[in-house]
Amino acid sequence: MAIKDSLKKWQELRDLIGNRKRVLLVTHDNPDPDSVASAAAFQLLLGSKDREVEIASGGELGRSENRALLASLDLEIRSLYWLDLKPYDFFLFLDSQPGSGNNSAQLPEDAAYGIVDHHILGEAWPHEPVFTDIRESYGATATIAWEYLSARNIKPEEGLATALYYAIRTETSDMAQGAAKADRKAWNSLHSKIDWEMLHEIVHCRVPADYFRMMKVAAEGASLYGHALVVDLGETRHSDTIAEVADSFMRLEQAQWVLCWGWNKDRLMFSMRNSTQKQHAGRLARQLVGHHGSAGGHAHMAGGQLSIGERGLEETRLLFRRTIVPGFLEAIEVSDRDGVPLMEL
Ligand SMILES: [Mn+2]
Repeated sequence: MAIKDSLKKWQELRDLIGNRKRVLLVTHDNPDPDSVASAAAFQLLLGSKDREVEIASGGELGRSENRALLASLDLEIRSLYWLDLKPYDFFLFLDSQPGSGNNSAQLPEDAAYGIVDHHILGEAWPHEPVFTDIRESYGATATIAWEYLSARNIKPEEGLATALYYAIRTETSDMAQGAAKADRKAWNSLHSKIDWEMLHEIVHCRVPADYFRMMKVAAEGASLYGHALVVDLGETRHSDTIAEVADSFMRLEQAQWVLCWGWNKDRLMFSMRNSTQKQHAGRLARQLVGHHGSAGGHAHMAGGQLSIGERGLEETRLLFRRTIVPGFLEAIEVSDRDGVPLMEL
């Protein structure tokens, strides 16, 4: 798609929202840089003196980089846990879709909503959206947001430019994985407009002591099966810890795949990373989880979850350990390999 297509989509969205006064932008639970930066951009795009545009998400931000990003943007994200959704007259889901497992928004009946995302469009829930702009080939939702800004000739200030840049950077592993031409175009344009100090503060952010405790638990819970590292984190304090560990453990020389799993509150969650071209992580994650829960993602990054609910914690952990982990090892053809604890490699 080109900028002129984004202009058309923008006009369609603008006309649909019309003179609605309260818009809620909803990111996925435990928002990552892509959803945070996209939300910041759409707040700018849709906000006016007659319209209040707020941002909400479920879960929390545990990852220090994401907290640093939020702090430097001075952005307020409301918790879906507390928020009454009835007063809003339009909802826009960013980098996410309602009912997709990683989104705990319970839309009011007849709520008008739209979706801007780069994940495969799932089943309409609880009813059809009135607006969709889904671009599966794009590396980041932030790129779509940038195109909307460009189409309207809005030049993002340094903070927002940095956030969008950082989002594209994390979603595409510095343009190396899953980046489309459009992502490159956005990246190149943003490059000259960012606040390098702010970027440095995010990328090299300080971490609490808890981070090192978590890394210790992760290292002790990791085993290598051929070229796949499986990390059992157990209970995690923050749900985004699972993705954080998966990202950092992909640095292991032998690892072409990482499957990191753990549980937090009522959910068992996992993150999958893949450095090969052979298989699509998102599709594999969906296939492994099947009817047990929900999963999705892209070629190199995926995630999913199983609700613990009535199944109970022990049953859910057993299900993961005895069905999903072996299924994963088989799918990537290392099921004949014995697991070697990372600490004994
Ligand atoms: Mn994304």
